Amino acid sequence: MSLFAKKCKSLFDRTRILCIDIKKQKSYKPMAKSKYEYVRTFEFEDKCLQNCWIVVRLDGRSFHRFTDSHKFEKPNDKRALELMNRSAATVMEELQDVSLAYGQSDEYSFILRKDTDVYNRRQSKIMSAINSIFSASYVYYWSTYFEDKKLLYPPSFDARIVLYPTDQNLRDYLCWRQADTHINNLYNTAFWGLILKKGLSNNEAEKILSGTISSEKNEILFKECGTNYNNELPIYRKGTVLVRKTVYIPPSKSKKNIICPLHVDIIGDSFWLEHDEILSLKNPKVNKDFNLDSIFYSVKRS
Ligand SMILES: Nc1nc2c(ncn2[C@@H]2O[C@H](COP(=O)(O)OP(=O)(O)O)[C@@H](O)[C@H]2O)c(=O)[nH]1
Ligand SMILES: [Mg+2]
Repeated sequence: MSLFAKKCKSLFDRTRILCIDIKKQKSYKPMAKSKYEYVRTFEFEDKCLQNCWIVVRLDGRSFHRFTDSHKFEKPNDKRALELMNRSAATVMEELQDVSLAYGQSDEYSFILRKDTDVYNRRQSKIMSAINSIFSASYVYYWSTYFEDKKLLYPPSFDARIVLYPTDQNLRDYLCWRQADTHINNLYNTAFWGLILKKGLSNNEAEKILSGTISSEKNEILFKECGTNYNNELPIYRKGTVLVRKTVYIPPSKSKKNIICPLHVDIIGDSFWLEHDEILSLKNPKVNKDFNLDSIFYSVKRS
């Protein structure tokens, strides 16, 4: 064999060994997959459409029964609303891309930034994570707000996810929820006012209120129960909106991220102008006027 032929053979042999090795490795990898792996192909793509605001709304399951069993105050139990707020703040502590949350009665809506990439925008992951963090927190913080009341059975929440393509759609969604708070709370305050303060039966109260408009309910409340609806607590009238703020908390000189519960109008423009970072996707602004006496939740995992 000529020297050239020998060299060619040696090169050929080495290349072949290399090919066999690569083949070995390649043939080794698929071995890691089990024959059951195919079941993954049954999973479906549930990615939220890009550039859309993601809204997750939770609602207490059969809370009519739950609030009766636990003898919540009627029509509003402040401790229950604060427990809902605390649980929602925990969701915001855990998921930084939740930029705002709005709650009333037994429901809470969570707004995720439209550019969020959390869980690769998978609907089932986002919705189940939020529901699980919220529900677990509701039980975890129960005794903080209901010191003397035993939790009699596990409360639970259902969840839905809705996508809104424009800022106006998102604002209209929140207007809808806050208008609902107003309608329900005015009715409930008048209904329970007539029963608890005037001694009417449920049927009698229902009859008096049936077909009345807002101004008439206000008048009935004022004349029959001596209640000026405008003096009711803002947490009852407006619900709670949780927003992120950055503040300096003395004596620390470093900035701290906090979550503030506000009980304000979110239907008009002023809320959105004051908190313009929400729609413009900017970082929370430093709030120099922050009052340390106000209620806030610190963000532990920022
Ligand atoms: N007493 C009392 N009940 C409340 C309070 N917040 C919510 N609820 C109850 O929770 C219900 C929530 O409404 P909805 O979700 O439609 O009813 P569900 O299907 O039974 O959860 C209300 O109808 C009330 O019965 C509260 O602060 N006090
Ligand atoms: Mg409910």
